[in-house]
Amino acid sequence: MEPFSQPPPELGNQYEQDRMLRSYLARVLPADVRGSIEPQIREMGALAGGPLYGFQKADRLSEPLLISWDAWGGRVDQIEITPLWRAAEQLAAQHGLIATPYERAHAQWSRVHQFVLVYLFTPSTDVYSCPLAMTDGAARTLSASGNRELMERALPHLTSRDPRQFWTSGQWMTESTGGSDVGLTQTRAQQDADGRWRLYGRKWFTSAINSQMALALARPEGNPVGGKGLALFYLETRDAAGALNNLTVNRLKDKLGTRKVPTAELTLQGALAVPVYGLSDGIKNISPTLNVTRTWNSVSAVSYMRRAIALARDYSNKRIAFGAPLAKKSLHIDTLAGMQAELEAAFHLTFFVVELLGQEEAGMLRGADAEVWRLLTPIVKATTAKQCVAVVSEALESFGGAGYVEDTGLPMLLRDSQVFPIWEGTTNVLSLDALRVATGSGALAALGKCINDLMIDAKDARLKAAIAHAQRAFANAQGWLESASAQGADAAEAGARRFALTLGRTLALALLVRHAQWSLDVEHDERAVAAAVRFARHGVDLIVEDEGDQSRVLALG
Ligand code: MFK
Repeated sequence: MEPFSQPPPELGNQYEQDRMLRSYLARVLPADVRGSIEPQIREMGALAGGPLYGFQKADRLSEPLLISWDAWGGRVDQIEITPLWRAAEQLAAQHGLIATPYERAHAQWSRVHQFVLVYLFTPSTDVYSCPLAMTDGAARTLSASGNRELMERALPHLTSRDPRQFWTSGQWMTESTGGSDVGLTQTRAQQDADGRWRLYGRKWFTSAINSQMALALARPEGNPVGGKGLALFYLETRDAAGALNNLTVNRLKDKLGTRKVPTAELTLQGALAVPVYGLSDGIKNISPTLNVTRTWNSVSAVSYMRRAIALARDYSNKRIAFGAPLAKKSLHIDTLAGMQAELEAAFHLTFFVVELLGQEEAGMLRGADAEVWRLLTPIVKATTAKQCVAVVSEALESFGGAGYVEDTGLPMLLRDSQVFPIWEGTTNVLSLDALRVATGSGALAALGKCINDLMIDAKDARLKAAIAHAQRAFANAQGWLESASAQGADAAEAGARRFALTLGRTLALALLVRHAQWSLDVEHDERAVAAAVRFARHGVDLIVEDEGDQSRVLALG
């Protein structure tokens, strides 16, 4: 008898096979915009599920290499990126992954256009989305800065479609004093005798010097401690002759995942830099970058969920156990359905923020609407990152032992997913950010109205319970904020994560309800209803009464 050999999971065109994506685009995009971008999206779907996915599997063991010295003892600090990353860099430029929202060919829809491409590209390129996110963030920050000289110097490169002209940008904020409390930054900025600014210090987690430029925070001498005393600087990593800009790469990080990302520790020894705007308020001034990269994080998290589920679904048709394919087993079906409901919630939540970002850039967001966008960006990042780790872990389990074996390529999905809740602000830091915005603005009331408006046309009887669930959860979150704020800062802080995630999951449910009714009416498709009903059952309301005293006891172990 031939030994048994299991057919592996496979992928097809990742646009054509994604019913959720196609249905979303059919609802939101005007017909002319959709007609214009669909060929490009289809091409990216074919690439992502075909040659690029094959390349990714073949490149699985490659990792970036830091070459500190040349053969003759010269310090070179070259980073060799992996073959897949070299290809990804070219493709990213050619497909306009950064250029698209700056060209604005489709007005406020340009961000949807861009991020659909990113959603398809990301899971086949081993976190090349990291340098791209930084690049997009830098382009937005420089565009907002009004600094003509820097804009004219860098923007044409950052937004180029020509791989020979294309630059990526690093973001050098994190120091060993803290990735979250950036105000502790120790890097100093000093003016030399020629009036040029030079940076001195050690950056602890950077996307390395293979980017041509970076945005960095440093404290001009004499400035006060804390975030306000920092300034935002622009610097180029090498001079015209290719020599490093007075910095050394100490080592690459040995990380759990994102192994292809050459995350480096740097020492700045007088690196020449230019203030972007002003000599203070660096955190505030880099915040356009934060809001863009957090959106990239959400899109990437959703894309990883979708990839893990696509593989699990294909496998469920190929794997025979206990007399039938897994796809015919009711418990396996139930497990896949649970993952799909979380994915659809995360997808609609993420693309809602993408739409708001596009509207903001098109000058369409005013007053409370702009505050809703500001409130939602950290909430959506936090919510989707948590969903991603849970869903990808579940997807791996659905392969049994194969999901735990490296050369299936599956474990890497989980290791890479674990970064989403960590970088660009941990869940707790983002929850505190959301709490501050919700407390100090009209954003929460505006979000409540938005949630109600989203569900107003939903009339299908099966959606009634989901609607009531979302309304109750929002009211509960709003009520909690009032009473916790009255009890003091500690009480509010302790519940901030439950508050932020409740808002994220509640909005996701409202978005699912809206899409479900549309899909029933227009596509005569019941699957979005099933997603809404199932997601509501998973629970959206995480608010609990104050547990401060109990938590203090419990945390002691
Ligand atoms: C897959 C692709 C994903 C991307 C790849 C990522 C690779 C990343 C490698 C990394 O670099 S990860 C490190 C990323 N680090 C962070 O995201 C920092 C996390 N910490 C925070 O976000 C803290 O909340 C923060 C540092 C901002 C807190 O510092 P402070 O000193 O307490 O600042 P504060 O007082 O909250 O804010 C200062 C000003 O900025 C305020 O304005 P005002 O001065 O007018 O009051 C804030 O309103 C404003 N601000 C802060 N965050 C903002 C913002 N404005 C708009 N949007 C925001 N997000």
